[in-house]
Amino acid sequence: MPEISRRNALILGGAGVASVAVGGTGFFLNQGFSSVSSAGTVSGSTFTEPIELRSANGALSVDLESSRQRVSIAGRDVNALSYNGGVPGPTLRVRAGDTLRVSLKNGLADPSNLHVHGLHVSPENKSDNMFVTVAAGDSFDYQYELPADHPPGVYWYHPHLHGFVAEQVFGGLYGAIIVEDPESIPADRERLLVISDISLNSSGNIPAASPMDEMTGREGDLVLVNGQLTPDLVALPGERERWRIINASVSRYLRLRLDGQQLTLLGIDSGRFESPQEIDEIVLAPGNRADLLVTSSLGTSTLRALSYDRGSADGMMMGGGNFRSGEEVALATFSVAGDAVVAQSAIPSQPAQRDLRIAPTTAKRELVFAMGMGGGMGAGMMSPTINGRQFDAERIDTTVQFDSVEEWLLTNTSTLDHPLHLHVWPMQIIEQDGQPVDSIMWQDVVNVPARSTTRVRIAFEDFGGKTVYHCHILDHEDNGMMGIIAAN
Ligand SMILES: [Cu+2]
Repeated sequence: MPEISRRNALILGGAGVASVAVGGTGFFLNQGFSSVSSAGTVSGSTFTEPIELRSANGALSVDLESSRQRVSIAGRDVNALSYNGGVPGPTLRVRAGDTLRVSLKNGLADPSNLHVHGLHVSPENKSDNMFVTVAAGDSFDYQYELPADHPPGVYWYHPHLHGFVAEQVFGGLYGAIIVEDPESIPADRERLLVISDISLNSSGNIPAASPMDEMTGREGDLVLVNGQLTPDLVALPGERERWRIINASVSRYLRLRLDGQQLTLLGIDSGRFESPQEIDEIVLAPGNRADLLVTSSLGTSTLRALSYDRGSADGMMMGGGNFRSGEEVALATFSVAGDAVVAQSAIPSQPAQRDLRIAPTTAKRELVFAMGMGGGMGAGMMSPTINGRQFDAERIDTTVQFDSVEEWLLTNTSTLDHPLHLHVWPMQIIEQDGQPVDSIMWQDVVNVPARSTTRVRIAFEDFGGKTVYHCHILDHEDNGMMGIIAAN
């Protein structure tokens, strides 16, 4: 009997066995419809999810070890980065008011650290502190105290050390954090879909990014759902599933559709709509998450990422750029068959959302995102900047008054979209391209389309201290599109 890897054990433990690896050579016994490509990747296996770790009695303690090792990605044995040997890493499931402790052991050859993306926690000390560096081989014990009123939803964790972020996330370092609802939303099942992209060469290694990749933001050739290629999900007609979707890509925007199925959006990031919205498609910029209900109808549907135009690199490089802005990709198959089930009860009403449009503001400021001439990216290339400057770890760019509300105009003068992520404090989007937004939208990654403006309001509350805002095209962040903010 050959040794069965953890991932295959998870497949075996799941509902319905699609494929079982026999030996280490990539030979598969297909009982479902999975197929093996000439590159050795496997599509159509039974959908699997990362292992889940849940808090108990108000606390969750987790050991996370990052390393470069052989892992299974797209059904192939490859050399990538991972937390605890899995891509994605373990899912951390907590509740508002919990204490989350993460002991990070950096088993990489480079320095790293950890960011809990979207969590409303302190940016200081051992919490979500962006100024911690964990050297290769070292460990650091993080401790996050979630406030008792922390918004429920889907969040995620990944490395955040300036200059290394894109490479480490692209390499496989990410995992989900779920903050449970105080009152559960009735569903027949819940699924986590961590969507990411990666490129692999014939020897199963991840190729280095080119200067052009860094300027436009690298996109991988393979788009993965929980490390798998087009996995197969199965449901009965009439079932309500809750999908937690994370865009963990370095640069790829996900314009998602699941035609033939009813989609009800509970919220984006930590923003939960008072009334869930019926939608046909949703766009997730890198870093965004969706909390989505899928009510299944008989038939087979494909979860697709449609092409999204995030701009062009024309004129940003000597000789111009040849930039691919994303072709349509099939992400998963959703097969609905069998006898219809009794419909779930109604979705409980969600709490009223705070609306900062009626709040007095203490300051207005503008952040200008540009691809300016700079020193960071080599001769003849343009460099990403905020207000004309590149990141400096010794400089505080923005000082705000603690316990105040500010209005920020986000201006993008470049020909590429830039998604702004502000740590700790979520942003309410109040205006897009000069048009007021009529619903209440809270997000922690806010896209600023090419040659456009977006206006947000932010309440700098609950936690003071020093943290960062940056473009979530992680190549742009690494190349300087990040600033330091202090709330005092
Ligand atoms: Cu950017």
